[in-house]
Amino acid sequence: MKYKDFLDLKYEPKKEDLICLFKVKPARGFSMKDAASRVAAESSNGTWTALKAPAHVRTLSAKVFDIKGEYVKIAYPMELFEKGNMPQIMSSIAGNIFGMKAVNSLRLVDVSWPKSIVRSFKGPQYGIKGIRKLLKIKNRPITATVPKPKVGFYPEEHARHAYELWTGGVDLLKDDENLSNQKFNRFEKRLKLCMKMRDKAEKETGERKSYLVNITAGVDEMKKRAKLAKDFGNEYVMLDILTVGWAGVQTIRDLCNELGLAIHAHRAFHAAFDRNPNHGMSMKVIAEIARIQGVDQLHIGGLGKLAGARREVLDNYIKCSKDSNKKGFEVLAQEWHGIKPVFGVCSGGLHPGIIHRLLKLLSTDIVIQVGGGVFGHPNGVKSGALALRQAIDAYMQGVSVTEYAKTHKELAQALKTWGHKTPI
Ligand code: CAP
Ligand code: MG
Repeated sequence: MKYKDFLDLKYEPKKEDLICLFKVKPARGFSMKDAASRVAAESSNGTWTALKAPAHVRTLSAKVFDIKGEYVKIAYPMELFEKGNMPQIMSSIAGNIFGMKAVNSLRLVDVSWPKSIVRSFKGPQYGIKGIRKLLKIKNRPITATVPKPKVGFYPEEHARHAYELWTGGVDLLKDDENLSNQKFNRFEKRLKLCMKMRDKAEKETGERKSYLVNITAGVDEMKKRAKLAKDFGNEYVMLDILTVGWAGVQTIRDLCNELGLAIHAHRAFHAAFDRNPNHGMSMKVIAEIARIQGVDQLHIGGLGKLAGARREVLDNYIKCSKDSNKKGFEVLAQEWHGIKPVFGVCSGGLHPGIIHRLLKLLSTDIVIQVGGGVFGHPNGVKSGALALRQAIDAYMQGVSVTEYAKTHKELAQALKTWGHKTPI
């Protein structure tokens, strides 16, 4: 087996092949074919030197079958992978290859997942329809808020803020990505107090309220915290899926099936490898993995303070929320074979003056997460929550926020404070 055995531009991928679209910049002295063959070899069963191998081993070799400019398509035989094992799949198609000297840069731009792999995972337990049913919210966007400053409050303060934002109209209280069980805010105490406030707020508002409680920790500890969330009557857990890793996601997804808990997936750490347009792995692929493994809500970008262009946010939204997608620029076609759609979560520097842009670009089938845009309201948290709901009500009624603010003072105050500017 030599590198050239991993290149066959006449190869017609089988229906059950897994296809990767890579963006490849060969290192000096390497042609595109050299670099692409090495990527295919290293991500399947080749190596730097010629090897003797029986025929049955060769059947597992990946094949470069299409090269257009910087874009290379590689087909992987299904048998290379262990069904239901995302860590192994990613160690193959997104493992050693990023460090190969034969490439100056390499980006895994998209993946087309075959039915047998997609169906070997649970997929979302609730998905968009199930979450809407859970929260009794028919068609408007779901709202979430994180107490800000992001960490530091005591449990009592956290719960008081939770009550204010829930009674102001926000649907979901969300822990920040770096809040877990610190000394100043123990997990169990925070959960217990917030769930008490949740029941109180539900009674007063007549609306469903819930808590995206962050269970991110070691796997055994996450299991304990998920069970506590269930014991205290919560409907969700929140996971930082990239810092807990694919194995952690899979373990908690299995447990949440037993407990009937929805999973909110934060993507902190993603920009370490998805921001550079020439190297790493796109957020589309993270979104596909998260959907296949079975989160119910996933951060996809919000055109706010964090990097992520419109095209990228839209592609992430489509990969999460649609039953299939056609191929496009840096996008492979994908059928989801009944795997439920996932709620895209938009956040990052959002406030009532700019959320209509996201609703217009995507749809109302999103979760809008606003932290500073609620907690920074001049009139306090409850007014911040009211202003957020007023901005959404305006959009649902087809009225501009400027117009709506004439009869809604909290929104007027928010617009006076932040206007329609996107913070950076
Ligand atoms: C937003 C946020 C979110 C990031 C996540 C934060 O707070 O809570 O974690 O926006 O980004 O910690 O910054 P603000 P993304 O509303 O105060 O900006 O959703 O792009 O993964
Ligand atoms: Mg955050």
